[in-house]
Amino acid sequence: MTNEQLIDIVQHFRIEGTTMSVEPLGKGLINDTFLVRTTEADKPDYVLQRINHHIFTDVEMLQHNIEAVTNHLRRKLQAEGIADVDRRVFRFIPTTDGKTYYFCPSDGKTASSNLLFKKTDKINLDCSYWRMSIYIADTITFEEITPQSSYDCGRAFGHFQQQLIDLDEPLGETIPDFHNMELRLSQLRQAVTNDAAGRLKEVSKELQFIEAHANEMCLAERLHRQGLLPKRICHCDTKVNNMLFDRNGNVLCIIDLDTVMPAYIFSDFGDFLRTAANSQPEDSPELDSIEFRWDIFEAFTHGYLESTASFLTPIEREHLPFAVSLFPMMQAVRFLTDYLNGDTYYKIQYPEHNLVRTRNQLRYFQQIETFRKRMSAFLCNL
Ligand code: GN1
Ligand code: MG
Repeated sequence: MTNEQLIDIVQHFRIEGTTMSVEPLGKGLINDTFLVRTTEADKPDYVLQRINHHIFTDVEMLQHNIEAVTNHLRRKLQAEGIADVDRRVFRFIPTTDGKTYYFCPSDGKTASSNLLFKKTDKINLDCSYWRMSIYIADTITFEEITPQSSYDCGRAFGHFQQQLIDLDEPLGETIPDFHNMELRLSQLRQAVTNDAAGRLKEVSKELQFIEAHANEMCLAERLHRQGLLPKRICHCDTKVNNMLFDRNGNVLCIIDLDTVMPAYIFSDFGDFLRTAANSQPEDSPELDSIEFRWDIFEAFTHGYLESTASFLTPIEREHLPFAVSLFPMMQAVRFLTDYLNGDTYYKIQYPEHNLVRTRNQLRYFQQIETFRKRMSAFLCNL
C-alpha cells in the first residue's frame, strides 16, 4: 500500500490533528499495524491497523468483544479512581460514520458505501477492515523477558482474567475453538491427507512424535466435557510484548485484544510460558540451545497465582504444568499444519520457516516434559 492510500484510510476516522506520517509498527504475524503521527505536539498519535479478516472472519464480533472488554475495564479503573485511564486501557477512535472500524471495499480505493459487500464476502479478497486507537506514548515493551517482568506479566494477565470474571455481556469466540487441541490435531490430519504442498515426506518424524502425545494433550477438552473445566474470558495471546510498561518499568496496559474470548485459563498461563520460558525465540533453528527457563516459570507462576487466587478452582490450578506442555505442542501442530498446507496462515521469511518453528516447539516440549514433576511439586508447596 502506498502512503497516500494509508493517509486516505486515516481520513475516515475522527482523529484530532493533522496526519504527518504513517509508518509500520510492531512485529505481529497476523494484522498489519501502523503508527500515525500527527503534526501538532498537543494532539495524540494513533495506531492504525488492518484487521486480517481471513483469520478474524467476523469483524463485527471481534470489535464487539474488544469494546465490551475495554469498556468494562475502563469502568473498573474509573471506580478505583485511577487518573490515567487512557494509558491503561485503549480506546477505539470512531469512524466518521460512528463505527469502530472502517470497511474499505478494495485496498486503497475507498467507496461511498460499504453496503455493497457483505463482511463474509470471500470473493472480494482485496477488501479490508481498518480500525484506529490512540497510541499510548512513553511506553516500553520488552522482547526479552526477565524474572521481574515475568512476575509482572503473571500478575497482570491474571488480574485481567480476574477483572473480567463479572463481565455480563457474552463474548463470542473470534476464532472458533482457537485453542482446542482436538480441533488442531484434526486440522493437522486433514493437512496430512491433502499434502497440498507436497511436503509430507519431509515431516514423518515430527508427525510420529506428535501422534505419540496426541491423546494425552487433549485432556482439557475431556475435562471440559466432564463439566470439570470452565471457560473464562482469557486474553489468548499472552506474550511479554503484548504488555505495555511505563518508563519506570511498571505495567500499564495489555494490548492485542483480538483473541480475547472464552477459553480455558490454560491458554493464558501456557501460552505465555511457551514464548517467555523458552531460552530461544520460537523460530530459532539452534535446537540444542533450547532450554526451559525455570526462573521465568517460577516468577510468572507467583504473579499469576497472586491475582487469580479468588477464582481458580483446584482442577485449574493443579493442571497448570499440563498447560505449560500443551501450548508448545499445540503451536507445533499449528506450524506443521501450515507448513503442509503451503504456508497460508503465518507470515514466513523463508520456505522452511514453519518447519523450523515446528522443530523448535517440539524440542522445547521435550525440555518441558523433564520439568513436569518439579512444576507440580512447586505448585503444591506454594
Ligand atoms: C500469532 O500475530 P501474533 O504473533 O500475535 C497467532 C498466535 C500464535 C503466534 C505464533 C490469531 O500471533 O496464536 O501463537 O502467532 N495468532 C493468531 O507466533 O493465530
Ligand atoms: Mg497477537
